[in-house]
Amino acid sequence: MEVKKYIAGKLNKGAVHVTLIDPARQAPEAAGRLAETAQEVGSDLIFVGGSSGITQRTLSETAEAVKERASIPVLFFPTGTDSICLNLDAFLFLSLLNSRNSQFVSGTQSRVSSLLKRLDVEVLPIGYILVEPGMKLGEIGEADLVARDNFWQAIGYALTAQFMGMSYVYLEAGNGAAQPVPAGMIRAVKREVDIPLIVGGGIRTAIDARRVRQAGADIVVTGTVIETAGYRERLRSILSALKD
Ligand code: 1GP
Repeated sequence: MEVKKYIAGKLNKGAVHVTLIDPARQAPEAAGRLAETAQEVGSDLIFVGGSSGITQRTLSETAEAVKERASIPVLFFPTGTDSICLNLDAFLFLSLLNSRNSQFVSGTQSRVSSLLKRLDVEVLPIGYILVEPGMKLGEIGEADLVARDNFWQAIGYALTAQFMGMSYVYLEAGNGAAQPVPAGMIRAVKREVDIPLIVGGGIRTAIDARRVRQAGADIVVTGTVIETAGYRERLRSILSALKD
């Protein structure tokens, strides 16, 4: 089934949860186990990627292990890496709207788009916006980070994503951020845009997840939480906060 339709179906019933698996953080087999757990506790999607310095081999082996253990859609999340994965269920076609470097806005994408078309890969066009602190993603992506209190700038970029015809807008605080995107900013953006709103970075607890959801996030992405001890229970409580 088309991933975009699958997501739309899930959104009709409530919030969508995504587990991000970074191939650089564990062996492929462990990544497969994480994916299985994520699915068991109720994650709707898996993103594979999101780190610098992943080798093509690690990425491919991780993607394969994840696909073997999970039946929910697995999407490639191409940030800060030259490695690429074309055989997953869909490709997150991210444009980092607040980058100073056009490579991250459309340059890298232009080098892979013909291949994606030829291989008939499903792409999900996303306006990606980095909010402070941005973490490593902000540095690598040469982003002019949106300040945490600058709601108007966040709205401006989010509407830019919508007017450019993107399918989703993604507010990202950065992998491993101490705090998620502020609830006030999520609320302000949600009020203005009509396309689904993805929020990620710094969401570690059920309280964080509920706050982000109540502020208006349609799709909530968590990564680091699965890299900590007791992750099954943490993930379970995040899921119940989102799906209640
Ligand atoms: C995905 O970068 C996030 O949007 C993941 O961030 O690792 O902080 O959950 P965390």
